[in-house]
Amino acid sequence: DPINGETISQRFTSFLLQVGALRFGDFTLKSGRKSPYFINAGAFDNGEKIALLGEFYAQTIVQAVKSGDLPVDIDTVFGPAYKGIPLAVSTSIALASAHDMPVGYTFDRKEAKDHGDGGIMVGTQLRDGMKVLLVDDVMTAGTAIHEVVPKLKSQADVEIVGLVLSVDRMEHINGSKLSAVASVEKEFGFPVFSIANVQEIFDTAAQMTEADGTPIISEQLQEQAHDY
Ligand code: OMP
Repeated sequence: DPINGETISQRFTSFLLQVGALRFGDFTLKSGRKSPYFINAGAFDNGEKIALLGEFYAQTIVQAVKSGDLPVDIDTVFGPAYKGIPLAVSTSIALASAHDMPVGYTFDRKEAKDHGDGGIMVGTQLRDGMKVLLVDDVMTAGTAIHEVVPKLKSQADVEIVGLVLSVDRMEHINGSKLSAVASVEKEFGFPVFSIANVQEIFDTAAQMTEADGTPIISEQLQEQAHDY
């Protein structure tokens, strides 16, 4: 729902730019491909920024619950280590404190622990029948998600109710007809939501100027964005 006439993706684009999480230039992606922009979740590096980020995730989740695309009785929010950890924690705090939606948080250890509690999951432990909502930062090809789904399923017979991303890059990998997000939805059978997708981000950024009036993204870059 718009706030002060601004949609959530517009507000999120401003936030990404303010904290330096969205940059334009020449970047090499995890896959080795080049890209004229990059989203760096590492830029949310203090309490204020991570709390605001969690609030954006929470608002996206609440919208999906209202529209019937996510259940209201989510048991836990799961964020894959390492970058998903602050996402799961800040999202669960925002849901409980501002949206009257108490949920757990869970994350995995990258390495097994052989003492103490010994488990590979930290936070709310996964049990059969639990409704788990995944959170992650950015999806390009969906490799990260392909690794995490089997890891969750090996713990318990949980129901993964959806995945919430901060940014959907809307990539079609190797010329595939389906976007990476659409193929994850098809393969795993749960819906994928993003706070914003690259189209919305570029459309918003295209309207913005520096203090001296120069556009923050060139016309050439705007053109490129529509190629994805
Ligand atoms: P996939 O796992 O292939 O979907 O790629 C997404 C991952 O790539 C993210 O979790 C990041 O580790 C990294 N990434 C970004 O963080 N931001 C981007 O804009 C692009 C990527 C990327 O390398 O594709």
